[in-house]
Amino acid sequence: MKRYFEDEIVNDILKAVDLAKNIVIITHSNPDGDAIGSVTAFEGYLSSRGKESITIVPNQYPDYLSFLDKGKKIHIDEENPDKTKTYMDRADLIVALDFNQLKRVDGLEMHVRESKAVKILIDHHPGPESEAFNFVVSTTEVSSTCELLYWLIKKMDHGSKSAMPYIVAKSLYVGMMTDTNNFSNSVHSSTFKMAYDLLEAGVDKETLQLKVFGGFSEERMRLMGHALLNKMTILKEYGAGFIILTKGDLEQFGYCEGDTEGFVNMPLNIKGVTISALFSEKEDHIRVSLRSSDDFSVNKFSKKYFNGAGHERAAGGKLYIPVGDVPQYFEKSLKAMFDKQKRAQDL
Ligand SMILES: [Mn+2]
Repeated sequence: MKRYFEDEIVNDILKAVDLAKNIVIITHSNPDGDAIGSVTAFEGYLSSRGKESITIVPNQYPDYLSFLDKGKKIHIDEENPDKTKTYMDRADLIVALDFNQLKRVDGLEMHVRESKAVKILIDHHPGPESEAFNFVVSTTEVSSTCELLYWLIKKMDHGSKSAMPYIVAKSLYVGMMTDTNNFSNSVHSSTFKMAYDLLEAGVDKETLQLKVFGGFSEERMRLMGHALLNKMTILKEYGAGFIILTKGDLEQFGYCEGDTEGFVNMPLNIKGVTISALFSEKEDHIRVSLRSSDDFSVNKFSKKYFNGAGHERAAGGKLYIPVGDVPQYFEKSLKAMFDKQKRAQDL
């Protein structure tokens, strides 16, 4: 087994948890399965240690993840920022999960920056903003934050005979399953080991799979059809495909947060397409999702042209241009990227 962290940091985190009286757990905006899985897992883990905590997310999570938040305990910052302030002012320990940069938590950012609490980051994205935290557990060599958290919790409970609480195991499994797109990307041998352990611990994978991948609305399925049939463009010369969904498209299919989850992967199923993008028009910007299935770095691509970042093969970003200009902009950016790569090769 690879080691993702030192024993010392595990002890530091345990000490911080044991000393804390008001623990707040946070994750990134537009929370996905790994985000919600990791916060609910950590909350469940803390509660098994007799520690109460409060989870705050910047905005609403998709409905298909609501089964992980039984009792609707997660506080949505956007819906009640005053309450957020009360929680954050009181916090003496903040645990940040599944994001690398504080700008990813929107309105929570300033609270975290101003807070005197001990701050812990546990994440799997490259380039963590380490200086903003007291303790950082970060590696890109795992499938998901949930996987990293799994190894960490195992280590923290070293020697204890008690089994991992079911809610913790279930949440961790969901986060890993969604971040790997059901075991199709970023899967390492350690990921299978984790999955093996969790199944042995009683996780019901069929039910979870059905809840997550079989829990979409009819509108979402029809939006997917529309996206593939009418909104996808393939640029053969770059091995790239992209989908643009305007506000009108989203409205037409009764868009709810999370409905376009996974759409960005679809062009990659086409032979010869190894770069893929999804553009969805929001109120004041265009949300960009990027994927690659070879060594084309969408992390660099996003940093350079899409005001974002992420992993080498999965990244996000934002654009502030009219939606009608997106096709041209995307093609121009690809061309520039390829020209640069070519220049580097020629040198
Ligand atoms: Mn993740």
